[in-house]
Amino acid sequence: MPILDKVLIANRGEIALRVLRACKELDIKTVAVHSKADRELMHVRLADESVCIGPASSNESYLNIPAIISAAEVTNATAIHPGYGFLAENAAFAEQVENSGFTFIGPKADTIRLMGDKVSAIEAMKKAGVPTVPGSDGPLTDDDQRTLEIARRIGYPVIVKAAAGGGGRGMRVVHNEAALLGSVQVTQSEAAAAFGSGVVYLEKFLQKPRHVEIQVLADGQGNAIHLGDRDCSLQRRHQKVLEEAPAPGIDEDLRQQVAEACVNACIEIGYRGAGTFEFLYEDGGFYFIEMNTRVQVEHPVTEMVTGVDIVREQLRVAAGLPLSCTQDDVKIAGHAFECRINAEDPQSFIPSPGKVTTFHAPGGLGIRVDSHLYDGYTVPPFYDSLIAKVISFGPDRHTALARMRQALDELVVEGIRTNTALHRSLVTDRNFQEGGVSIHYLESKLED
Ligand code: MV4
Repeated sequence: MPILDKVLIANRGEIALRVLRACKELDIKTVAVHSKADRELMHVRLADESVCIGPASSNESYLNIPAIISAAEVTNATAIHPGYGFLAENAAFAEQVENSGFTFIGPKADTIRLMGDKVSAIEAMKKAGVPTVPGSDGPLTDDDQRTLEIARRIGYPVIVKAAAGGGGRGMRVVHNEAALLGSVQVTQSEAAAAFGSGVVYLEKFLQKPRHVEIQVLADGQGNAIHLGDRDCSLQRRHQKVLEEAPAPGIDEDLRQQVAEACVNACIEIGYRGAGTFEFLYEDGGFYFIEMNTRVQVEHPVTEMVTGVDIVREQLRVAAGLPLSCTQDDVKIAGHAFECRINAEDPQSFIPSPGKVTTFHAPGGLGIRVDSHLYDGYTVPPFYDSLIAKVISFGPDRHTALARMRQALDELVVEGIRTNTALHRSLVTDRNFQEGGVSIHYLESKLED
């Protein structure tokens, strides 16, 4: 008997295909839901059934909760996988899925809510022994004197963040006391308008950190493990571009200690499913900033260095089964990189949708390509511009990087513009080759 009967995949593109592959391997039936613009998606052809859930606009299709739940009802799906983006971290969606009698492949709605509020997420993690950024330890109040005192204690520069923000939305750096109260007010109003909550908090602003995150898996029954870390510092405007695992140049004892703290936190909060603890890493210290309660785009680099199929584990724990491995079974071996190939103009970064006349995926030892592309596929203009993830693995960082350089030379995408040239310049960049560049490196490299 398969562990789940029929999974509805509430997503599109490469991640929908990734989830479909995991289901097929486990003999789980699949339902693809797609917008009118997405009839030609690879996973729609491969799914056992497919349902058109609405027009091209995401709001009316991939974000349309009643349409997705209706599709699950008419196809007798038993579970729903949200992928990443869209409804993946929408607590109301998780709740409605469960209340309609389906299994939500992810954490409990209350956990999503807890982590969606960055103030409560930080509080929970701090309580569980996860290192956090020095900050206000709670929301700012309308007591301006108190706010000034908190910032003075933290020390400038500070950063004002919206509790309902995250991923780079709703934040503002403050360099001195004169600017504090004004910045708090502006951030509050912007947050109220954008997220429906004007709650903000303060943190010490770290000036040149790296973005290092820790992957966890938990069964919701008191067991949790970590799969090590990833470095996602190469980003532009909060969009990750190139990731690797493990994060280079970090003290092994510290790495271990922080990962264990994350595992303990998972147990403490009754976490279920795959999750990611996001940290800023600066001067040898880890500082928790947010937790993501979904499978992430960059999960393959972790899969390559651990051999653990993260989507399979998501399906297992959603089915009420234990994880397929213990912490002792997990050995981090080798090194992996992931280049996100986007359909975008290489100069302006403006999306470049259109018909892919030729797609040739690279190959060879240690190369993996997660992509829904095929010759003749038309990239629609309505969604994220990610069209392929080229992943390289090797016994060490140097070998994995050499394999990535060759893979990028082999990659052919014709008919649309892509950021492949940017990746080629990154994998030959001296500083990147050395390892450990900060979150500002890519944007400063693009300036000159
Ligand atoms: C910070 C920070 C510096 N200090 N918090 C941006 C995304 C969101 N997840 C948190 N972000 C940041 N929070 C403190 N206390 C700098 C950033 C930041 C950043 C973080 C990760 C990856 C890329 C980034 C780019 C700009 C700013």
